[in-house]
Amino acid sequence: MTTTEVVKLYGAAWSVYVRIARLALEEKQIKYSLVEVDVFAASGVPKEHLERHPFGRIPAFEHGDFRLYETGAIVRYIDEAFPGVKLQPRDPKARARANQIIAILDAYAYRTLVWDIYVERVVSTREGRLANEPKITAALPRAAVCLSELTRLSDDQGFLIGGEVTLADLYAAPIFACFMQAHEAASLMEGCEKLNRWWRRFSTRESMSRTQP
Ligand SMILES: N[C@@H](CCC(=O)N[C@@H](CS)C(=O)NCC(=O)O)C(=O)O
Repeated sequence: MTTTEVVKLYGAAWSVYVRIARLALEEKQIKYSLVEVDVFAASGVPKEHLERHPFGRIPAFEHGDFRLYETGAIVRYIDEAFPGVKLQPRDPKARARANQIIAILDAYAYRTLVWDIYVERVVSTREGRLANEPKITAALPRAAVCLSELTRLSDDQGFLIGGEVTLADLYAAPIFACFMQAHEAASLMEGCEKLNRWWRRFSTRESMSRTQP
């Protein structure tokens, strides 16, 4: 396999999932270009993007003539096809925990912490509309479960799992970068000491500043 082919990521810097893929590329120190795609354009998802990603989401990824979409597949390919630090623990139990955290973030935390809380509390103000308060209120119990489970599952050895960066950190960090801007985060994060420590450390990481939207 050649690793010298051009790497392209199609998407937008504001996107949580695009940032997850960019963090993987940054941590592996892979050169790539980010090709801007506006999936919320008034005219709809651009036709050429639907050829890359028939579900109209971002990111989409290219390595030479190899094309891929779905962030989970993209970041695991990046980790396995390129040299550099390994972003997936070798130990089966640590790897399973990292994958469990990723699945929780994907299935529950992304929608609750980003769309229901961050978009309604922070983005709504930026867009000059009123927050949907019932939506935020309804999301709080689910958010609390997400945070307490992430806290419980983290082994607190410097990263979410273990003493090296893993895909679990790369999935969590872009979600937290949004969620922590909502004032609800302060009370929800009370008692989540492991998670607070992790965020204080991880948010200052170089890959995080290099992918700042
Ligand atoms: N399952 C997809 C989710 C990607 C995703 O939802 N991306 C968002 C941006 S963060 C998106 O494309 N939203 C456009 C839409 O919902 O129409 C993945 O893992 O890549």
